[in-house]
Amino acid sequence: PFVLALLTHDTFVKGNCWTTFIDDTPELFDMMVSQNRAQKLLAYLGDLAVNGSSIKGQIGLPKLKTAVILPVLTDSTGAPLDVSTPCTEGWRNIYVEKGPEAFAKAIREYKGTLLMDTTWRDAHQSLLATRVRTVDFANVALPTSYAYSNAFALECWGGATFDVAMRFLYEDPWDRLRKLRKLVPNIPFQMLLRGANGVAYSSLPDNAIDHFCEQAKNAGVDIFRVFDALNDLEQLKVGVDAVRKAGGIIEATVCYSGDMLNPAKKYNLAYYLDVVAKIVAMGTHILGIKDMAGTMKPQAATILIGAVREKYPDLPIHVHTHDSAGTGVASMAACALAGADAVDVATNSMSGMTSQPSISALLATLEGKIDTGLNVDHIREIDGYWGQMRLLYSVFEADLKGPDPEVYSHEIPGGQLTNLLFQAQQLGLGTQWQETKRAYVEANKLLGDIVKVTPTSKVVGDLAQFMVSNKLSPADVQERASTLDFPDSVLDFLQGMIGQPYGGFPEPLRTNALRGRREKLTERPGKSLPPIDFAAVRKMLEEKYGQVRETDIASYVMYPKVYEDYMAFVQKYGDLSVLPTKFFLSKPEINEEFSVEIEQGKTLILKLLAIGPLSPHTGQREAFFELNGEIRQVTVDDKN
Ligand code: 3PY
Ligand code: ZN
Repeated sequence: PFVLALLTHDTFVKGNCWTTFIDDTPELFDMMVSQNRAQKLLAYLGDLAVNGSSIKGQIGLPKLKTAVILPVLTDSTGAPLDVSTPCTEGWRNIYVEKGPEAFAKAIREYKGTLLMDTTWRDAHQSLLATRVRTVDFANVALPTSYAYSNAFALECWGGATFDVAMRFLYEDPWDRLRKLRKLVPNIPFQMLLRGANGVAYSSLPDNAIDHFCEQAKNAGVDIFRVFDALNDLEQLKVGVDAVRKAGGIIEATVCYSGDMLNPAKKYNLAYYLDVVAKIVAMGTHILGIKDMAGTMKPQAATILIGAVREKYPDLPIHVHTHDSAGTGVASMAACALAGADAVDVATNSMSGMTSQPSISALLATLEGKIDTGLNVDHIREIDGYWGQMRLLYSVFEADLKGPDPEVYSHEIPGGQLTNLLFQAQQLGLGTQWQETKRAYVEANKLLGDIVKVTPTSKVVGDLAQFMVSNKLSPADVQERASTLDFPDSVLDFLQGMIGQPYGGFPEPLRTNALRGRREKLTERPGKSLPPIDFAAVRKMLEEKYGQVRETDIASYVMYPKVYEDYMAFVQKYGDLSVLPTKFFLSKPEINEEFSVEIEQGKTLILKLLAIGPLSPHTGQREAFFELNGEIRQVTVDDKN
């Protein structure tokens, strides 16, 4: 690339070349960097053109065929609002100016119920395999900062978005946060933190959680919804303490499981009130109630929120649900009427079923009764954008057909339900799907009827799939536990690596499955994990990759292999987050012109011109592109 930069530089081309040219022309190095980036981008586009997309989980091509139309917000006279710079009004100002306590007090004092929109995190995690890319959030961020200026928060980070960004989208999750933060300075950003597991699937050393939360706060997270998948308070406290040290807003959360209205069930009102009392004693700015499967029926919502509100009149309550059964709007309305300060919804086109309930449906339900401070028309306008995104990302749709109250029996959390259904659909659905759901219920019973949400839901799902593929009945699992080769996640759980379940571990299953190969933990795992030596991690990463940021270190500590695979990809193809999604997922038509801004002020105009014939000797093809008017050629291994 350097030679290319040299040969194409104006001075050189015109022949006015002298010996100090290279030293006197520092822009050559910039050109070299740009050309290097352009070459890497062409390598990706060439591979896509020859071999098709290799993005995991993608089926077919995007359904969106037209250019994306951006929202136009209008004022009360119908005149368009200027949204060219971010809105500055919003609840975040209270937090920034006066701190977390003042923020919590202000939202508790607000007379209505505020809404958190989950479109940027849970909605696409639940419906589109977490595959929405930064560029598509960024494109709608400015109008969103106006339309949602009175929202409680935008949920935009954490949960599965962290590892999926690196693993499947080849993006830096921290860059997403930093970019969106600049575009939306006024609305609080919320993330989902899995307590002592951070955003991973099992516990990390405590100092890793502290470091992660500090970085997240610095990069733009305001409110941290901290939960533990077993409602294990020791595990929860690790996350809560980390957020406190970082100066973020703590939303310590109780996970709702089962059906508290059914007296035969394990988790009843007394259980929840006990967990809430312990969370309050731990110290939280906001109480989160997380109904991850959507099994909290409206009647249960009224009783639970009513009871907490009565006992803790000053405690802000924020409720989360999924709409799998179709009762999400009714449940969130019930919460609002029972005194919740904030409830979760998603933009209409990204709502319903395993996602959150529809924002407009809830606004209509609350109309005249509960104020949310949101402009119904602006919300609808933003949704017009997301309707197009749903088509753009159609390649990741699980093709859910409608709500299904069967979730009250199998209790599979939203995101996991879509995921399992997607896998079953790939196998033709048939009886396999029925068997998976039945096995999920049986696996949950075998494990002691645990609270199910990442990572414990994965444990139950892995055991269920293990039972289906090995044709094991619950009795077989019990009887043959000392010889079966259980999935790692199941052994991690039985060992205590995910925390201590309410009511204890299932015995003799635990002892038989572990067979003395792993030590049974009686305390939280973080207590025995050696702390991370951050200086050593930095040194190792710098030796490998040159300069690294503190957030790179946090990524590596959370997901060492995922981070290294991501870095290997970026070294080969560059930063693809700048590529429009259509051309990330599918090749352009021959001669279709498109542009990519590889860095601020540097735009590449591209066209795919032709794909050459297969060379029988090398198994390769040439892909020909036009790049800013010049013809470029890339050699691609044909993998077909
Ligand atoms: C996650 O942990 O990713 C979840 O969404 C749990 O509900
Ligand atoms: Zn959720």
